[in-house]
Amino acid sequence: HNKVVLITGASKGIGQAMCLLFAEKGATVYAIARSEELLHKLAEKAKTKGGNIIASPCDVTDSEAVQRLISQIVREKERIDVLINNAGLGHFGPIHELTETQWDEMMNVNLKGVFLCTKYVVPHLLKQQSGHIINISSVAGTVTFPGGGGYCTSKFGLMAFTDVLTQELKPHNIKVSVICPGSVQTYFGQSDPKSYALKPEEVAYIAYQMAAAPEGVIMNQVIMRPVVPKEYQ
Ligand code: NJP
Repeated sequence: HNKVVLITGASKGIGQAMCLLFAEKGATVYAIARSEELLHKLAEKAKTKGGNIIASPCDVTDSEAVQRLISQIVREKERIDVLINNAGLGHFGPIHELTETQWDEMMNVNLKGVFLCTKYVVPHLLKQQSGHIINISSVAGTVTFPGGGGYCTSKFGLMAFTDVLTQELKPHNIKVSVICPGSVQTYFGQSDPKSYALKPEEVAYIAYQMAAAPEGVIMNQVIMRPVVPKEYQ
């Protein structure tokens, strides 16, 4: 309630669902992504339900833009309670068939974007000696598979990043968590998700539970998969 929450990758999928849920629960949500129009639509949607989503167009790989946005938020609200690093993407295929552009895009958004948002938010959390960073990784950050050469590498990297961050921030009363979902029904990747794949709202539910956990509790990691109906097993 009343928390200032920053969510990246907010224009679609899991990010959008998290924005709506956190806003419904009374948070002030800064919705961060590049598609300005989609963010404004999202803010309008929340408004009709009495929620407060602030459209915050920003490319998370653009260092200056990230710094500018975070300074502006701190000027406006004087605090940041939760950062959810969710922006991410995947290209799949044998390593020798991945293009350099695909590789760079995954490393830039899935890793550098998380680094930049974290780097510029943490000093404010340290000042407050409170806060929570939640990273959206993947089951692909816990097990590898053929075709995941770039994506798994980026998400395994994100797991290492999360681990280090957890240790660095623990003495300062700042929580760090990571969610590793299996397949989710979003615009992500090649799509054609199975009908039983996780819903973005289900991932949002877990993120909210993490953020709303009692003061003395850190939910470090949740690996979540859909229940697979018998006929598909
Ligand atoms: O993907 P999608 P999901 N700067 O494509 C934004 C992980 N995950 O919700 O900038 C700022 O619907 C983009 O916005 P825009 C996955 O790895 C997924 O499924 O306007 N934002 C959009 O809002 C990722 O980390 C599955 O184009 C940037 C959002 O990111 C997270 O879940 C399974 C950006 C992507 O929305 C959310 O993915 C799994 C940038 N430079 C993990 N580039 C799954 N769906 O199956 C992109 O295990 N965005």
